[in-house]
Amino acid sequence: MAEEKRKRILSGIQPTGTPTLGNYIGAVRNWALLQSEYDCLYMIADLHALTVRQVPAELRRRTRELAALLLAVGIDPKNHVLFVQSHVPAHCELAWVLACNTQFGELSRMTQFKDKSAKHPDNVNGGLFTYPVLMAADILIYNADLVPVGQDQTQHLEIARVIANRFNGVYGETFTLPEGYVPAAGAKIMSLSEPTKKMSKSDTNANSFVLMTDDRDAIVRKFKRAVTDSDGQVRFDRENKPGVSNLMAIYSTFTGRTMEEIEAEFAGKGYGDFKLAVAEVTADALAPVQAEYGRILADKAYVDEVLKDGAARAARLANRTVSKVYRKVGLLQLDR
Ligand code: ATP
Ligand code: LTN
Repeated sequence: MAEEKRKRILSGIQPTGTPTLGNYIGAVRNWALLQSEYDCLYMIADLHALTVRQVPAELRRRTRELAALLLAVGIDPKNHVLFVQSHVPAHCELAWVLACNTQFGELSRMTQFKDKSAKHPDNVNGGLFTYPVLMAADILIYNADLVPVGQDQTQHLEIARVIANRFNGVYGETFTLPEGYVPAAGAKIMSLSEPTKKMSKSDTNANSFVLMTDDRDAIVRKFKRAVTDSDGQVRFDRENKPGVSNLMAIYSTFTGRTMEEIEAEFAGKGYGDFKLAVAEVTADALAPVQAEYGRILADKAYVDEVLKDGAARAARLANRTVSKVYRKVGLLQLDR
């Protein structure tokens, strides 16, 4: 049967901690949903994680746990590809060539670099600075059409397009220009304790995030404590009511209801009822994922087999691109 060629997706997540509700709503939930329409490659970005100091044994453990969690979310490793970044060395090979085609000034403007340098002033390393080049390599090496990410990654996606476009101009058509896929409602889930800041798995305040592995009691407790305001009305207004608006975005994601419908549903009710409802739909959504996670993580051999197979399949695609790029830029390649 002649089928039209499906578009390709690539995305990544760092094994820097247990994924939060922000990672779930902004990214990995969509990764699972997009599998029915696209050919997908999903990657655990362990090399990117090294830009911040990691405890080696923990990084190793988290990498495997993250793989199990992605499988639990519904990533299908037979019809799509799940792999670990460092298992495909071609990403680093392409990153070097791209770094030589990226300007210092362009990298200096990246807000994540500025944020993370401010957060870790004792370790402003070269990897943190060239982070977006490696990310561009991750995407361009597979000629991905679409990249599902949260809002915080859109600047990195834009620089990937700039790099690809420049390379194509200098060396001839080589890379596909990738598009972002940023969800409408949950592109930026905010911290529960400081709702003007992004919810982040590396936050030191455990009440600021809900983890994908949190049980129902923890979820209820964290939402009950979530910072709101004194106005007492469930109304969507990001600027003046960031806490309530954030909870509404979460509720909307899991119920499919619009902001108007949510406002109507909780008209005349207090924040207590609303927070409990948000906690319930969140716990209901995460419960099946958590059950699967426990089951899959118990079978280490299966997880490792999936990653081995994923790396081999990704490497075949990636090596082809590197070969082509090396030829285009004039690196001598000998017949094999
Ligand atoms: P770290 O705290 O280590 O910086 P992180 O929580 O930001 O990590 P990443 O691994 O960098 O997580 O991101 C994985 C994906 O999740 C990316 O697509 C990112 O845009 C998305 N994401 C992260 N945090 C949020 C959030 N609060 N809301 C929506 N999407 C998010
Ligand atoms: N920088 C991303 C993780 C990441 C990524 C990618 C996302 C690494 N390589 C390629 C999309 C495409 C982050 O979430 N911080």
